[in-house]
Amino acid sequence: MRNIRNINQNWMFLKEDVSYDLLTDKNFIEIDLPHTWNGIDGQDGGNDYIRDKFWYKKSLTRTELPEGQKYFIEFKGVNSSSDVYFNGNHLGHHDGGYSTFRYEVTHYVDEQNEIYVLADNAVNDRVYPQKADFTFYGGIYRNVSIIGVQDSHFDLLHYGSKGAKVNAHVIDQKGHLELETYVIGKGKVSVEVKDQEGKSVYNGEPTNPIILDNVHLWQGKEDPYLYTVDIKLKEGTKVLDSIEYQVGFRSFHFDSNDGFFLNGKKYPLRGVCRHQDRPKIGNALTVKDHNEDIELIKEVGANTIRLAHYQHDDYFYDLCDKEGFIVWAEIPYISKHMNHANDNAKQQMRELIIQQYHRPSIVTWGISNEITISYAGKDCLAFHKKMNDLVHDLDSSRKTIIANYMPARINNKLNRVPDIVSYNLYFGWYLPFTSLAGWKLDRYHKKYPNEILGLSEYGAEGVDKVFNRFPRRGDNTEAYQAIYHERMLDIIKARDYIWGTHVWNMFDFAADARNQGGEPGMNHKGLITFNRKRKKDAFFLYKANWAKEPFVHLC
Ligand code: GCB
Repeated sequence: MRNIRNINQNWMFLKEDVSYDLLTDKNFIEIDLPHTWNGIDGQDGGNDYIRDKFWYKKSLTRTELPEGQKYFIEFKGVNSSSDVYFNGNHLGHHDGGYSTFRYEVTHYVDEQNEIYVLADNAVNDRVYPQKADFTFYGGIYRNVSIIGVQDSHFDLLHYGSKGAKVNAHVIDQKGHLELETYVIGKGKVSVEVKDQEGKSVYNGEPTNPIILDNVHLWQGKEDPYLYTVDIKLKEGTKVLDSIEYQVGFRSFHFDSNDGFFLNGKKYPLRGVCRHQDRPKIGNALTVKDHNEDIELIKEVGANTIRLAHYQHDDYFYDLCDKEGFIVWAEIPYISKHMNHANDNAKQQMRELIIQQYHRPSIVTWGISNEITISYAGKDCLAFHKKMNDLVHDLDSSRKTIIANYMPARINNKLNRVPDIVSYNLYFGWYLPFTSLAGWKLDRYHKKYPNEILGLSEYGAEGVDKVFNRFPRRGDNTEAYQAIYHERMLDIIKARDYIWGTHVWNMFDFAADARNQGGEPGMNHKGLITFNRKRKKDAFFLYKANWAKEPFVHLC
């Protein structure tokens, strides 16, 4: 069987950039994971937060390892790059701060073991992101575990997947469970599919696809019904390895005039973007933090989330599946095109898709954000085409998408590459006249009536310490923020063809380069403050428009 032991406790941290050979025990301080070195001073403005390489260290005795014949060490996220050493052996280098990666350590395990990790968020031109409006917190900020398996097991090294490729669809009114397993060693694979009540609806061979009659549909927020797929590797009756996925059977499609359809029914998507950070802890959110975030997003009445601008914690995608949100997932290929980082962008995309492939919530894979030919050069066009093909090769069931930015021309060649285009539209904030947002969308729709068009971002700053008796664009008041959103709501309501809209942003987030509104280092376009303590007026505006339950807001 597969045994997973979390090893987050009792690490040491050294805030020095020294080479591995020169490391001594000196100056390390005790910490527990998850950890970032940018939490406290990462949002003071001026873009001077620490971007460097620092060391983590952990001792582990053999008795602390889980049971197993083979061992793997798993990192759920180290920002942005890492080098891992196990008992003096360099296990590997990983570029990209937001996805899961693993190394096999079986042959290096001893009675007493030393793990060293060099985490690196320093500036370079080979890893995304390098330039963007958010803080790239450095450190081991997600869980680390040791996984013990038998000699024969599902392949854990396949881009950080659990060892299988699973996805559920509805085709011609039947449930199709797509299933591929990657086995190392010998053994026979068997599959059991159980409904939400625990009743077995399939038990047998891993045929691909497994076809099921009368499946209960996954129907977004209204009924996010999930099935459990239990995949076992066996030798006779002995279970060698076992993995589990939660899937939801659904179909969806996009229409250039009528927007999004879930299970054949029109399902207008209205929601928010989410960044994943909090004061002091940066990206190292706890389960409680994630739960609180999803409850707030439920409360505002959204039915879609753009998980910007990177791969979020697995746990949050779990919540989206369970709560029935429609998700746009993406990698941090953002703002700047770097030819040296082409391989990294592709690798991050592979990791995202392979790790999150089974999720009913995800309908689009975001290739890029605000990368335009005029700004990033011609190379980005050829690269977008490659990325688009890569995504289609990895997943033919979902759509590719880009978030283009507002001044970009609608006949921009980049817009012709992905299946869907959405705009980051800031008329009424960075540019005058909110109403131009509607005008721009209509012009696009008229010129390209067959293209599927959406709003990937729109928003305005609302800083709680700033007041103005006569709210106006650019004043950073929550009052103007609410007026802006009221206008945008009217624009959106009048346009059925918009497949999805995403407010920028659900929560204020750290963007150390910023220095505005009396609270430096922050982007205040959230509907809720960074510490989640205060809902702004715009939050209540959306709640009044989106949420089903009536409510009273006492000021
Ligand atoms: C954008 C970017 C986002 C920024 C936002 C803003 O278009 O995609 O990363 O935070 O604008 O607030 O300026």
